[in-house]
Amino acid sequence: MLKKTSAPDLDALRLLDDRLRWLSSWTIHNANHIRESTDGLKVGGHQASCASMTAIMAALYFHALGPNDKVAVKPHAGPVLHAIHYLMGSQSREQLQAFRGFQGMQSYPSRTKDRIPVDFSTGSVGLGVAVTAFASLVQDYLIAHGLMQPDEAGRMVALMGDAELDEGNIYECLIEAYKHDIRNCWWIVDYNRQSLDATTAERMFRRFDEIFATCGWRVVTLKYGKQLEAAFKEKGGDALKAWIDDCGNADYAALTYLGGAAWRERLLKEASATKPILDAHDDEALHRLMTNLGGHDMEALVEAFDAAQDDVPTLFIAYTIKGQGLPFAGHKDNHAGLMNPGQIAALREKMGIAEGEEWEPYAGLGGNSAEAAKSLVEGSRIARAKRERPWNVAEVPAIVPPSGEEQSTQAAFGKILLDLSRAGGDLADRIVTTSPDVTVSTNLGAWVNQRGLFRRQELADVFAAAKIPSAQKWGGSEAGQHIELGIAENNLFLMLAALGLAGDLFGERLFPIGTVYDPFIARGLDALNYACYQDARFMLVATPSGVTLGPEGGAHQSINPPLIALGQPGLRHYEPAFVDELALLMEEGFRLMQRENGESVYLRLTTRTIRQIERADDSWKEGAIQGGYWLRDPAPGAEAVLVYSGAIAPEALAAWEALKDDMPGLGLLAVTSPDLLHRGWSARRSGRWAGKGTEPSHIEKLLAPLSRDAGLVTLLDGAPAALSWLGGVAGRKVSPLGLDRFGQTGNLEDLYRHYRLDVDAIVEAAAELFLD
Ligand SMILES: Cc1ncc(C[n+]2csc(CCOP(=O)(O)OP(=O)(O)O)c2C)c(N)n1
Ligand SMILES: [Mg+2]
Repeated sequence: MLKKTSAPDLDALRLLDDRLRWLSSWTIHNANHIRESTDGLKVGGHQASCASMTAIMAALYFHALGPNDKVAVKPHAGPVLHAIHYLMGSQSREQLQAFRGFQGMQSYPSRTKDRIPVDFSTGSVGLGVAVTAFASLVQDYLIAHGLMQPDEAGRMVALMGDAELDEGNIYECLIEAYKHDIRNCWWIVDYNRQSLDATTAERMFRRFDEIFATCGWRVVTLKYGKQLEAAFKEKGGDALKAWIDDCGNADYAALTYLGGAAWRERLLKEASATKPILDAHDDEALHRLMTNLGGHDMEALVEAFDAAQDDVPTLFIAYTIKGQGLPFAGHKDNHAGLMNPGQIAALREKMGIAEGEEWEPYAGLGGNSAEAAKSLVEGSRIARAKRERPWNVAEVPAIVPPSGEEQSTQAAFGKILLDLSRAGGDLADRIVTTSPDVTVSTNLGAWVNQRGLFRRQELADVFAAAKIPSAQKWGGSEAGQHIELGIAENNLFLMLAALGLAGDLFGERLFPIGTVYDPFIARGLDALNYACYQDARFMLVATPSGVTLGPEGGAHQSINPPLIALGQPGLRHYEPAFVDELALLMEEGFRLMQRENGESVYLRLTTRTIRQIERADDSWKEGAIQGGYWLRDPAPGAEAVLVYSGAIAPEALAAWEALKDDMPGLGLLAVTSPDLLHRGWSARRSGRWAGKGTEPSHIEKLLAPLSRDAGLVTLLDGAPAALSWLGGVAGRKVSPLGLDRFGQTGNLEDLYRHYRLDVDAIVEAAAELFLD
């Protein structure tokens, strides 16, 4: 499946290592020292982080990577990726010159903002690494489901900084990956033993390897380059090796910075047996020898990549020097260090590049060398162009709301999935559900009984075989459509990110649905943001939520997720109260997930069973999709309205009944999406200045019939600020009811009374507004 690569031209690869080091340095230099600055801000960029990986990336992109491989590039090596595409002709000089500028190439590789093909966005360290493991699981899923051919499988590669090994999400992912027996995944650590602040702790030496090996990974350590290995065989070589192995990270880095004479002095003092080797090298040669680590040695890299051509997940620990070949190599403060104009000129001269030819792709190379390098670049098998988004649209069937006078949105969600499963069809076949150990308690059980767990190896349902009664029939097979995760929520969001990119990565769209308890969205928030930033498309079903959870208490009663949703681009929050709303919004969600300018969907649901309402007609539907509709119309010029969202609908309705005679024309507004209403409102404001017309937003239209001085009582089982802004739409008074303290255990009556979400509170709030 994964073809062995052909014998490489190592010299040409070394030249490309130099080209990448130069072009990434120059791109960053240009942005900081040459491009005009209008605001005096430091532009920044990471020359040392780039130089640390140019050899690794040259070996990968111009030798090891196949056409189906996908790579997450260490965020701070972004300029190297762009330099690679520049050499390949798929990135323009203008974009390099606009690095970190408006609409120029991004600081960190971005799937959506960059013009070159970027497989995975990176930036928040750790997440880009872990997502590759989940992507390899998605690839296996597609193969198992016949949506991809086995010989189309590629390798999911993460190029990571060593500091990323400190991120907890790496280990959560490692555990999950082991359980799911992932394959075709390479993580390559740029092991320069420096992070942002300092050199890293010695004590972790050999620990990372052990952790990965324990989780089933092959660990390949590239510590010494070939030159060093040859030296170890010379007289004094054993002493040299022993000294290097004993040398602390900070010491090694400092000596790298100081250079040849310092190496000599130290070695003579601490390992005098190395003298024959020292005598055979002048200072410059000695420095070259001592910095010939595995991650900079082309032969060692190519050998290691060629030797790992099976599908075993592999961790390469490639020892490197941060800033290799640059004047601040090894300096502990080099993370954001920039060469000054004198230093970059010296580097240019050292590389034989004439002044004025800095952007020439092969400047400084003789004719034959340039040809050899070009031929490797042309032979690179990676994609040059962004993949067209696969707009193969799955037809979304009408979703019929489950019947029943009293229902909860959570239970209805489970029934809707069950119905979809029974009815079958393209959409149902492409739905993949996943949950961090809350499959049963979020009502996915019936769906899983129907569609099964996804497992590469057959997983027997031991309880069923033993005839032990259980509502959950959990056999696993390659045909399964539910990916069961361990409890770590962060993995849920990375799983959703990878599933939600199935179309972009592998050309086949999936409809991922992830369930989670609403409060624990916070546990995976950065990964959720990361998924949205990449424009992955998924449906997040968060339930239960709010104090409506009752006896479970304050640790599980979510407060701020509606505000999170309000501030999260790429994610549309819907909070249905009734199950016909839920059915409608799920239907809309499946369409939205596959629309070109669509987004992901967050459904905030509840376990509270409430009486469903009779509808006179379907006129509410359009508004519900847009974020809100009048459940009880206000009279023209109405002085007061009640506004509610979600589970608290019965209190809102009861309060409306209680108040309607005293407050003639009182309206009752059902808000299905505070998020969408707010977006429409602010888009209309900003659109006005951009000359985009003055069509009022949905919420403006909804509130238009009210009197100028009308008061609004808003009601949400969550942070009140998610609705209180409605007062700002036309400058009206608001009395916001909701949760702004931690919850506690109790029955609904007591909790709603205590937290002022009950009918009395609504009536009092309305009266107060009115009397004011
Ligand atoms: C989650 C997160 N925390 C902090 C940062 C800020 N930051 C950027 S790079 C970096 C250190 C990176 O060190 P390493 O991964 O070893 O990369 P390299 O040494 O190759 O630059 C830090 C702390 C970040 N980008 N993401
Ligand atoms: Mg590092």
